[in-house]
Amino acid sequence: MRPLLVLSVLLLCTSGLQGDLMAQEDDPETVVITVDSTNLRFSPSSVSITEGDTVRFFWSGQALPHNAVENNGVFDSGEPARAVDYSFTFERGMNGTYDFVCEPHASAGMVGQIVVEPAPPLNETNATEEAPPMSEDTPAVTALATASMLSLAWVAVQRRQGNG
Ligand SMILES: [Cu+2]
Repeated sequence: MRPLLVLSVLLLCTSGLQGDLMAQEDDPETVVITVDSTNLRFSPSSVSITEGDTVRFFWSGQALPHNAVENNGVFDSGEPARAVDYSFTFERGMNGTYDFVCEPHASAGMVGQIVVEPAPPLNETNATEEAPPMSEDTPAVTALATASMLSLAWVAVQRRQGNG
């Protein structure tokens, strides 16, 4: 029974490692920016996100038509409209500060700012650095699995011999 015990302990360790790896994954998020009840303000008007995240400009049934245009043309929701559903994803390397305006209402103060933080560089590095130990474990698991299979077979043989 010992090989089986060792195998279960090893499997537990392996699943623990997988849990750590999954915890390190950085899930991309979507932040929604809409228009508040004054009809002349973005809500929220300033957001802080991380590279890989998406900003979604979303409103409908507005009294006034709006759009969202980045000052340097990085993103542009198009013509002002009472209903807009426009998403823009800030890819890796796009960290920085992005100011945008609603063109018809910029002078009324309908402006906003998106701060994009760099994605943690450790994520990719860790993933590649921790991947080899996982694959190095695989032969050990296979060997132990084989050993426990053999011991099970041996037990089966012993039982058969006992019956006969
Ligand atoms: Cu507007």
